[in-house]
Amino acid sequence: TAPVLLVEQRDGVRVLTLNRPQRLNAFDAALQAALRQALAEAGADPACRVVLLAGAGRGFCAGQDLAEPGLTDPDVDLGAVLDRGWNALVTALRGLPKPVVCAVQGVAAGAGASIALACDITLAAEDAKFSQAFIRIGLIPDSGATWMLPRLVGPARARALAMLGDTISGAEAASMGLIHRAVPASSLMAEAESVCAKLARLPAEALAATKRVLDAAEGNTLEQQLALEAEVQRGLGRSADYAEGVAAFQQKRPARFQGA
Ligand code: T3D
Repeated sequence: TAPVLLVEQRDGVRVLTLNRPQRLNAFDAALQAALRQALAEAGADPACRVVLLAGAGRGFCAGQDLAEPGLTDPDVDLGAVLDRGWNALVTALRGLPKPVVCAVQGVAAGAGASIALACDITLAAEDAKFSQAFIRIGLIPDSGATWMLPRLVGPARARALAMLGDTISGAEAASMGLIHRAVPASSLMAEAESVCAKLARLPAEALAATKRVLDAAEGNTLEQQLALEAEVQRGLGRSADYAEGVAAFQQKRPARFQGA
């Protein structure tokens, strides 16, 4: 049987492809575990500078595999299931000290949309279909969606998306700021790979710090954030990449960053 997650390394880019296309890449426990492990390995491997998350087949991800046994069993603690599964994944994606690019074609429904929103830079096909499908099955948006949505699109749109569960296209998602960019479906993977290639050439330590400091801003006052920026910049100011970046600028040549 085919692996539920395909893992490939292309130059500095670790490509992770959800591979349960017959279920629109809905996550069962095996896919949860495989992606968690792949993210841990990507984080630990210096050869990996960027992660690209994609889905095989006609959709990105339809969220939780609703055919998994026991989900609606009253004895099952869905909160604990979330904690061990989706919540751990969102934490791993946000905590990974490397950029994660996401390419969405077809559906990104329920927690499948949440995962796409938790990535650092999300591209989608113009005709992709994002939906906060949770309400249709009697749940709230989860896997971080109630935190991400208002921050990305503002409270009014977040409420409408969450409460109505309507499907919006990739083009609409981009125009309301839910994702970075929508592109023609035929060029989605090429565009995503080009973003990854660019990130792979940029200074790794500064990219990791950018991700961490932007996330910290969500809970900080301006004063706290200014102090954090100063602290992080103090460290980066002593890095080889900063010296190289400034030297390259002065010598009017492209910079060759090494990473940490
Ligand atoms: O349990 C917890 O831990 C709580 C956490 C919850 C997190 C969540 O993600 S809740 C939300 C779960 N997801 C959904 O509710 C979406 C369910 N899927 C759909 O509504 C539709 O499939 C779509 C609108 C996404 C796409 O529709 P369409 O017409 O393009 O495709 P389809 O025919 O419905 O699906 C194709 C196949 O994939 C089909 O299988 P079949 O009939 O050909 O054998 C369908 O059953 C399967 N599939 C699609 N989504 C799921 C799924 N199988 C299992 N789980 C799914 N989520």
